[in-house]
Amino acid sequence: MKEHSNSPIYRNGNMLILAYDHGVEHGPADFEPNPASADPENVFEVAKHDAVTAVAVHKGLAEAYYPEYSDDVALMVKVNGNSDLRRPDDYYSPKQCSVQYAVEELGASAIGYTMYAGSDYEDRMWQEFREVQEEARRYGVPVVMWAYPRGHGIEDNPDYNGDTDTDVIAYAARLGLELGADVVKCKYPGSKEETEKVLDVTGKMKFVMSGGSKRSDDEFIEDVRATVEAGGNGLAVGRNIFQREDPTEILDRLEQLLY
Ligand code: FBP
Repeated sequence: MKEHSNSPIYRNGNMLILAYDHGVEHGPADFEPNPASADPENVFEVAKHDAVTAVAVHKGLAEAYYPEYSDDVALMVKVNGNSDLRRPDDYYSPKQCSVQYAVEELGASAIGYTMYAGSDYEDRMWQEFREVQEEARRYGVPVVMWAYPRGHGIEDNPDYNGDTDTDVIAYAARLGLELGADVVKCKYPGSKEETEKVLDVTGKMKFVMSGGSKRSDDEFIEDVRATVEAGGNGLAVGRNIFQREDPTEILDRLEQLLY
C-alpha cells in the first residue's frame, strides 16, 4: 500500500467515487428508475459536484466522454467487469483494459478492480490483480479493490449469511490489504458496530462503503454516517446517486458529512 496523499481521488483523506459501471454489471435495467441516467453525459454532469472525487467507468465511456470532463473530476477506470447475461459455473470478472492504456490514453488517476474471493476462479483473479497492482505502482496511481466475496467456496457454507456477512466482508477486505490495494470497497455490513469489526483488520488501507440498491435519502445518509463514524473513508456509489432525478441535495448532504 502506498500513501498517494496527493491523489485527486481523496479530499481530506476521504472520497466519494461515483460508480457508473452498471451498464456492464447489471445492464440498462438500472437506468429505468431515472431514464436520463442512460445517457453518460448526464452522469458525468452529476460527477462535477464538489462532493464527487472520482467517476468510475469502463474504458468505452472513458474514451467517449471523459475528455470533456477532465478539468472537473478525476477518472477511475474499472479495468475488469462482467455482465449479468452469462451464467458461468462460478464468479469471474475478466480484465478488459490495461493500466497503461487507462493512465496514458484515457487519463486515469486511479484504477478499479473487482475481486471475487471465494470463487473457483479466485486464483485467476489474484494473478490478474497482481499485474494490475504492480502496473499501477509504476504509474503512481491508487488501486481500489471492489472486494466482493462470492462463489462456491463461500455460498456452500451453511453458516454464510449473504452479502452482508461481517466475517466474510472482513476476510475479503483483509485480502485487499494483503494483496496491495490502496482502498477497499465493501458491501455495508449493516451498522457502525459491524463496520468497526471490518475496520479492525484493514490496517492503514482506506475503506469505502458500496452503495447497493436505492433507498430513501435519510436511510442512505445514516448508512454513510455509520461508515464514517466507524472510521471509514467514504463511499463508492452508483444507484443511490444516478437513480435520483436531481441528486444535488443528497450530494450536498454527503459533502458535509464526508469532508
Ligand atoms: P451501487 O452503489 O449502485 O451498488 O454500485 C456499486 C457497485 O459496486 C457498482 O460499481 C457495480 O456495478 C455494482 O455495485 C455491482 O453490484 P452487484 O452487487 O450486483 O455485483
